[in-house]
Amino acid sequence: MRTQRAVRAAASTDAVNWSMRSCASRPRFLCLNAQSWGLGNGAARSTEKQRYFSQSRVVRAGAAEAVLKQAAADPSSLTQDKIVANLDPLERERLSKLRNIGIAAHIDSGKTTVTERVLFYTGRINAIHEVRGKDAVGAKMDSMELEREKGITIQSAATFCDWVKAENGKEEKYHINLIDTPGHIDFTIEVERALRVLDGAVMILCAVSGVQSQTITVDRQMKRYNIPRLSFINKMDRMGANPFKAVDQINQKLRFPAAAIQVPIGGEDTFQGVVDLVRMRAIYNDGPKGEIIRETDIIPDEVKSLAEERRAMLIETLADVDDEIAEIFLDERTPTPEQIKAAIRRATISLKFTPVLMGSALADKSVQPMLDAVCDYLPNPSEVENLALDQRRAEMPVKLVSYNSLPFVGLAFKLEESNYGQLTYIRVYQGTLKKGLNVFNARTGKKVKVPRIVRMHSNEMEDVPEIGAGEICALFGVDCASGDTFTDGGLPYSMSSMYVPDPVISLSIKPKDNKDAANFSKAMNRFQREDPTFRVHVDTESSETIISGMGELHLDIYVERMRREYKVEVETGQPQVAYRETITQKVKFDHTLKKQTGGAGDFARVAGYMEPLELEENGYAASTFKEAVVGGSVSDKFLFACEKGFLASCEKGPLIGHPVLGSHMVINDGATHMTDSSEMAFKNATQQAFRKAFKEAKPQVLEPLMKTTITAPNEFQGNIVGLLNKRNAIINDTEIGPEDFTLLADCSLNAMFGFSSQLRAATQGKGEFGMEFSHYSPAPGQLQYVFGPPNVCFIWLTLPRKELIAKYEKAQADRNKK
Ligand SMILES: Nc1nc2c(ncn2[C@@H]2O[C@H](COP(=O)(O)OP(=O)(O)OP(=O)(O)O)[C@@H](O)[C@H]2O)c(=O)[nH]1
Ligand SMILES: [Mg+2]
Repeated sequence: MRTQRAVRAAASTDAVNWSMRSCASRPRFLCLNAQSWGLGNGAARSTEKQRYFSQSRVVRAGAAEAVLKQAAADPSSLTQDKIVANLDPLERERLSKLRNIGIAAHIDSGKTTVTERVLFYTGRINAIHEVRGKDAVGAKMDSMELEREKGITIQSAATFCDWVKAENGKEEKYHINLIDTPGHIDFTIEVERALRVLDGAVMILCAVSGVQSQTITVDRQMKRYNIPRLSFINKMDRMGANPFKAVDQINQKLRFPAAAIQVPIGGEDTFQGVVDLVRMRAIYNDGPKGEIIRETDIIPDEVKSLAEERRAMLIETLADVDDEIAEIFLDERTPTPEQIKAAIRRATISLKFTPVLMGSALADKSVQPMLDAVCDYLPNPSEVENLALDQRRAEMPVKLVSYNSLPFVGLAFKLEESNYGQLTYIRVYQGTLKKGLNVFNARTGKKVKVPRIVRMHSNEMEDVPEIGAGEICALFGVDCASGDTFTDGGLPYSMSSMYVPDPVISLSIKPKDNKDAANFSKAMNRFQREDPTFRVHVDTESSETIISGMGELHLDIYVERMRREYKVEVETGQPQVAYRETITQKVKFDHTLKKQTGGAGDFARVAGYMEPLELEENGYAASTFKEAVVGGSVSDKFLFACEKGFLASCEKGPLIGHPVLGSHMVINDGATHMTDSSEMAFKNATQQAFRKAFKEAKPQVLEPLMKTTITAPNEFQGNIVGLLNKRNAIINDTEIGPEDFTLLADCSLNAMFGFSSQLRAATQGKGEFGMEFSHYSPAPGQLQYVFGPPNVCFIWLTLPRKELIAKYEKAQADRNKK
């Protein structure tokens, strides 16, 4: 479609000003693009349909197959360079112009606003609408009604666009698949799964606040998936904007070598544009929406020395991370712009460096140079190492090779229910995915035919017949779970899935009206399938449906979606913290289960000890079981039953019925009866021994501690510190900016319920806060009943029972009465 539109527009085109560049949506320039992309392979003439795959047919099968063999047999010796070298020239051309990128950052840093500009400048949308803009339309990527109302992104949204990059009078078209992710920590799974499948990212920072605590989270996620990144300092128009503070913070707080590759011309409300330090050219945005880029060699006098100084710093930083620049630097020579550019690209892709750009999306300034940088410095799919596990060879890692001609391997990274059935987002790592192809789900072994392939543009879609290696698309009619690997059945590969954090908060929920039960369970099923951090279970004792998630907002959103999308009004209980239980000292046990009730009896004896596990770097580890019985007094079959009993006990701890962490049980002795012993008897005996030993081992209730960040105007600092003190929070750091201050604290999740409304009241609605799970820590004394050593037990028993345990015991007693 787009190419045709371009060709039609050609007839009315007149002269082209080479010094100016405008967005691809403007027909005048599209005409130029269509005629002179000069890819040298006829790609400019190809139809949309052809673009997806026709180039991939070219044979070179022998070389490709040899690479595939090496990828399986000896992946470490197969370099990305070799993969690229053996690419079919047409495929190499296609891949070199393809970028899969994510936009990830702190909440409200402007990700969706930047993405809106990207879509406009690339011609995907015809008008810019702001997040919570006055026209009440809302940004394209925030398509959900709730997102538009609240002005935050809840679900990541995928889109694609073509960016025409002009350099030295030559234009080249790049195809960019882009995912805009949410910043709120409650929706962090959206960031995880986007980063799992993308090749590069743009990390956005606020020019005023710089690196915020959540930037650190996003940084960790990018490091987890080895994602090369650009940094874009947005909001350069805001009062107090200081991009170089943010650059220093990336270096120091994120410990990631970074240097500005631009400096601002003007700042705050006089921000006009940037100087590109690589080419030493000033770049301005003209036109009502900044769609025309004006570049000149004339650098304003007032920024000349800053530009020189920052260019020197860029070269120095590159010299630290790149050998070629290091050599030039040591010889006291000055690298050429081409050498600098190549070094930035090498260092960025090898995760040693992040180039820092700056601009203001809201003021329509300097977004296009960021797109140029995406093309220049972020890797194309063939340059990124992707591994799969070979199921037939004990999960040996194998390399995936982004050739269209090889057997298909793809990963389903996100599911969405739509009016047409399940929509499955897939990243194709190897081979070609075609409509009508039979694909195999590596987890279930099921074969399914692909009925429909689409490319997503936020909530709209475009049908395509096939998708080549390195691309992202969505499928209809393929039933699977998030994280499943698909192959064409020829390769026994599966890919590791993404990191899914555990929920920290839960609440009971039921429909107000019983007639809504069917819709209620439909909604629950859907939400659970779409979001691995949203869990639903029925409490066996209370028969209540319990939903668990990453925070209050996360659960609120689902309750609200249930009301809007499924017309189900629900009643919810008080939010409950996901507590854990543990022990703090070693105890021995020797327990015999003996029952004689006529007929065959029950007999099992288990002996050993329980002890606390050492704290790991991330806090309490999962509980473990070990059998160390010598002399065969208990058979393997029964010991297996003991382990089952232990695991069941750990699911519901004796103190308050929450899972048990950090406890190790060893069974080293026992006894069996000829006729009365059974697996069930050993399982029960272990559970009884566990309960007894657990209570003697000074158990503790653990509660989630949350890393909390609060930002508000400076005048409210006193109020907020007061609020936090009341909650026994530990304040770790305070940063005071020109207008706002940011406070970092560790708070117990339990103490933070209802905090948002109090913060609003204390700051006239101007304060914001975010929380992220940090680790488990012993709950404060008033919440838990600490079991004392046996000799002081009577004192403890006379004390009032502590809140949590008393509540749990009362609920148990009430239930038993019924
Ligand atoms: N002054 C100024 N404000 C901006 C700029 N870019 C975005 N904003 C504003 O910042 C707010 C948040 O913008 P969004 O684009 O929704 O931010 P986001 O990062 O997508 O937010 P989440 O997806 O909820 O994490 C909006 O009110 C924007 O208008 C900018 O360059 N300058
Ligand atoms: Mg957003």
